[in-house]
Amino acid sequence: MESAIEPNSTGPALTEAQLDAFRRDGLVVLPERFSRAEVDGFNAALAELMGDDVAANIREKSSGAVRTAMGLHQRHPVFHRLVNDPRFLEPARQILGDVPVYAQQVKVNVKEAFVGEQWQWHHDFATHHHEDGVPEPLALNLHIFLDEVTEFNGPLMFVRGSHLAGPARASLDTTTTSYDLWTVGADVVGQLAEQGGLVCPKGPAGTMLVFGDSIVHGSPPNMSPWPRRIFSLIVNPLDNRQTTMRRADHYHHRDFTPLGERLG
Ligand SMILES: O=C(O)CCC(=O)C(=O)O
Repeated sequence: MESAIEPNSTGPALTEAQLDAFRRDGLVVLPERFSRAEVDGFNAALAELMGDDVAANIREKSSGAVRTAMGLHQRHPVFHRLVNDPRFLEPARQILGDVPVYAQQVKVNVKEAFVGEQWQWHHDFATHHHEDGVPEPLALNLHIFLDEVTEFNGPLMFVRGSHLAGPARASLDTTTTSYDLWTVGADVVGQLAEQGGLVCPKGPAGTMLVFGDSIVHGSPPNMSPWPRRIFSLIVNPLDNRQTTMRRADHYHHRDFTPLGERLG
C-alpha cells in the first residue's frame, strides 16, 4: 500500500520507520498485529453484546442495525483485557512519551453488509474539543480490523498529512447519519487532499492501525455483501483529559485510571 504501511516489527514497539510514518502521514498501518484466533475471540465477545438494548449500542438511522457498540471494556472481560494490551500501550508510550493515558472511548464500529452507513469527513479532535473540552489534539485512535477490510466494505480513507497544519475547521453535522459528528467541509478536504492525497488502509483481520486526533478521515457506506467490523480504542493523556462532562460516559469515559494499571 501507500507509504503509511510500514514493515511490521516483531514486538509491540514501533520501529523508527513506523514512527516516522506516523509523524509524517498522521497514521501508520501495522499488519498481522493480532492473530486469527484472537480476532475470533473479539468477534465472539462482540456477538454477545450486539443484542443488548442499551444506549451504548448506537443504531443506524434507516436499518436499525448497530453502527457502533461502545463502552466495551466495561461490558466484557475480553475487551477489558484488550485495552491494557502492550500492543496498544507501547506504541502510545512511544508517540506520547512516558505519560499515563486513560481509555477515552472503547468501541467497535460495525458496518453491516449492505446497510452500514458512511462516516462523514472529520477529525476526532473537533468532537473531543467542542463536546468534551479536551484541550489539545493528543489522543490516539488505535484500531484492529475484525474483518478483512477491502475497497468494497466501507474502508476508512485518510487525507495524508492533514494533521500537519493543525486541526482543520469543523462544524457540527446532526443530520447526515445516525451519529452526530463535527465534520470538515468539502472545500477544506479538497484543499488538504490536493496536498497530501488520500490513503485507504486495507488488510486482513488482525491488522492494526494507529492515527492521531487531528488527521482528517471518513468512510463510505458498505454496499457490499460483507460486514466490516473495526475495534477502536482512543487513549488520551491524563493531563489532557476532558473538562466538560456533558456527554454520556460511553462517548468519553470518566474513569481516569491509567491503562496498564488495571489488569487483574
Ligand atoms: O469506522 C469508520 O468507518 C469510521 C470511524 C471513525 O471515523 C473514527 O473512529 O473516528
